[in-house]
Amino acid sequence: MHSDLILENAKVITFDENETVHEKAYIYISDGIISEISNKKINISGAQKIDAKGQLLTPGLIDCHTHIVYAGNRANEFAMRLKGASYAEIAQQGGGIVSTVKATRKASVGELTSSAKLRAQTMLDHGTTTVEIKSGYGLNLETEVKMLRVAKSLGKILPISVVPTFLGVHAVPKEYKNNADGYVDYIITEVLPVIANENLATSVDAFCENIAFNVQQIEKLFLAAKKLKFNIKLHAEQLTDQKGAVLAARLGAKSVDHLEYLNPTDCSVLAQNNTVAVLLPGAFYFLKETQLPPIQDLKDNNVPIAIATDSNPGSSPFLSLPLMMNMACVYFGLSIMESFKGVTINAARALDLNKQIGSIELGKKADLVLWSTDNINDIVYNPTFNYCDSIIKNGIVIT
Ligand code: DI6
Ligand code: FE
Repeated sequence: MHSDLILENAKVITFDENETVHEKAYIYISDGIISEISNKKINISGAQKIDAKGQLLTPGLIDCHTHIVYAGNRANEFAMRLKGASYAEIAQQGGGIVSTVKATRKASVGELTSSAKLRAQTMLDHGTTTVEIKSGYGLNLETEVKMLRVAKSLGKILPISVVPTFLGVHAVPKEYKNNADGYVDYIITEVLPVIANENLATSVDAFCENIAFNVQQIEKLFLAAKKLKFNIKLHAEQLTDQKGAVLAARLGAKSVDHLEYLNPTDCSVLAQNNTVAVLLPGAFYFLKETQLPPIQDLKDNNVPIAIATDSNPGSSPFLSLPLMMNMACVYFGLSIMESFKGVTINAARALDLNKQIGSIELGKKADLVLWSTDNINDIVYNPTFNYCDSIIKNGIVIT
């Protein structure tokens, strides 16, 4: 047997179908792929060896919903909200998404890249080995393309995989004031084909909300996206129940995200369509939301639950998945194992990458985190202590 890297004596939580735990395992990696998992040591010469000393090894974490490419700073809006202004009110006053759009349109590729690189590096430092990154702060061809190019480039300059998503239908730009229909048509006819031709994104996302786009507009966008072979996903039911999640699931969405206002009776539609529920506890916390997503109904219907940072300048500036796991447990009542599944195998499902990543199994990519504890509870219990010890990306030890 050939192997380039062997992780010896690790406590392994696989997050495979049977949720197998190995108290003492040897993981063999060849050409970036997990080639053997054994409870005994197999002698192979020439391979790099790491003694895990009984510490915990998990799949690399997957952040399946982020907006980390942007310019500007919205800390002032946080201060306004502390004085009582709502997220929707700030958006109506020219703040919110539109203010980030202004700054992002002005920013150079170099500026956008350096700020996003720092965010992605921080994510990596906390165990994230795959990050989905959305556009959506350009709202015109030029800047949407610029954002997606920057997002993709991060995967070349850092040891992190980037999954780019086109979120052109995020907010109505000033050029289309009071003409959301016209804007959606512009995106469908002028922008989407370019994103497809230049292979700049694998999925199309949108914001379905009373302060954003309605279900008719979303349906039109998604039908066009599906024709061009994009995966689809949706920001749905974050502030009100618009029935966006049901529409998206019926059209085959891989995930629907946020879901605080999802009607419990709609959970079965997600289940029937294998749509993942992506919960974003950072935004729930930061916006002081009190309406909880219908967690028990999602579980009763066996809807896979993923957790992500939603990292963005307005509603969740956070970069750490362990922090999100902690919030998912405290606010949403998930168990520690459920929260971990939410940032590994279920996040992989949300990105349609569960054949490649998300669990420690033969044939999967060797994206792994070795933690400086043998107790999984530690990582979620205190996210301000960084338990992330070593990261293995594509079979290469990077820290
Ligand atoms: N929902 C969100 O939480 C982010 N986008 C969205 O549609 C917030 C984006 C922002 O405030 O900049
Ligand atoms: Fe978001």
